[in-house]
Amino acid sequence: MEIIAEIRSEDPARPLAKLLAMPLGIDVWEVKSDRLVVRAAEHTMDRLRKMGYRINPIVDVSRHLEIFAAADSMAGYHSVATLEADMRDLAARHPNLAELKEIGRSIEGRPILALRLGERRGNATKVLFMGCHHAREWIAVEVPFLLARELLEKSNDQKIASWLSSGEIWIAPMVNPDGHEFCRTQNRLWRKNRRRNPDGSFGVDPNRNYGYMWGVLDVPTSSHVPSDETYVGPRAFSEPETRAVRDLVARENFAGLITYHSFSQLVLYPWGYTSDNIADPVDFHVMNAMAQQMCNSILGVHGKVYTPQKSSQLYPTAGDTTDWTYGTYGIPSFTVELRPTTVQEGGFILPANQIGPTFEENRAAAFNLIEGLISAPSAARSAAERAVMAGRDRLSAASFATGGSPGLETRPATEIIIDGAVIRVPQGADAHTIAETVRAVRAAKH
Ligand code: 0X9
Ligand code: ZN
Repeated sequence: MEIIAEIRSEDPARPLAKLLAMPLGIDVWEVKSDRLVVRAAEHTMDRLRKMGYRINPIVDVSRHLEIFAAADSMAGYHSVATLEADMRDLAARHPNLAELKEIGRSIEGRPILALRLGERRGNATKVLFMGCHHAREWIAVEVPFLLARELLEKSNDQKIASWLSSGEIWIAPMVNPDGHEFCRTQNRLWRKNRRRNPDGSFGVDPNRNYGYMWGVLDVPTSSHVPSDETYVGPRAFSEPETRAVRDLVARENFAGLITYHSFSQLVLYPWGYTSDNIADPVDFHVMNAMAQQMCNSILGVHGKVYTPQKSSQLYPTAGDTTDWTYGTYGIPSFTVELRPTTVQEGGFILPANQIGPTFEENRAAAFNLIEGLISAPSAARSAAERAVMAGRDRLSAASFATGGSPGLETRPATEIIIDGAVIRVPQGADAHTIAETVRAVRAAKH
């Protein structure tokens, strides 16, 4: 029998990090500084107990499914078929602004679909949103789909109209349709795609199969064992699902992207494969600032706390989407882990009544990213450049807002943290004002 349990360690000689470096075949659900939550067979939990870890069972997997995966909890979420119908319908109702594209086919031959939104075809600034690399993360289908619907249905809004006339927004809500279908009909906790592996097991983790530093780790969260939940595959881009994304990104020259996952309420940026910061300090500050700003926007909508951090701070992975898009193309790349934060709230099975609010808060963050990349593409970068030059490594986090979207989102004041002190700058301050504030604060301190 499989259970979901919390693992703690009081013994400094036996840190939790050590567990994340052992080949254990566990499915890691939550990672906090003082505890892990994992799904594993009872005999694996016994093994961990014998190694000296404290195991507190939370719930049997079967009971968890009874509580959260009842038939009515499906209502409100798309299947492969209803998503395709709804994407077709959106494109058909907005022929001047939307185009439905097949970007590739899955292992089982299902189309992987994307909506291209925008008036222009050609050299516009382009932003990409993707969902559902992982089959069981159904909310990660709904958020990008609802974003596409919103952008089309509210295309008369001044801000949206300007994005769609000067830019392009690409939205692929379901990168892993085979996995999603299998999850919906056979096994609600299925994660990977449906590749048949040579050892008879099924599935490669699409979010370990991208070609930047692919395969350099072999740990439970990024594994070379085919039956593991995080199997990296036999080689980079061995899977048609990741090849579809690879070819799209190679063709379209995106200025930045979000890939949606669940759960934990995080906004992650590279690297995942190493605990090092990315080498370019300006890129680091830009992504850190954008992640912070997105979390601020989210907080302002329903008060939910999402935390910005480096991917590796969650756990190490090699070959994830954003390491590849940043590592290969140098573009701002974010993994957003959606609601909830705990297993007790459903974990991967988010109650359908939270689709609406989860979308609303993430609409604010997505608009923030689009605005920064399409309307003010160089402001964040040049402000960060100046701030990095002024503060070098002491500037630990910064947020550079460049104007709001009235009526579309709640935008808290911009915060800059210098030497541990939080400085507030006026809402809507431009890059120059922010850089001046940074300089003045630093001059006063020294
Ligand atoms: O493990 C993943 O692929 C993502 N988490 S999930 O629970 N949705 O599976 C996180 C990917 C971000 N990269 C790293 N944490 N290194
Ligand atoms: Zn995921």
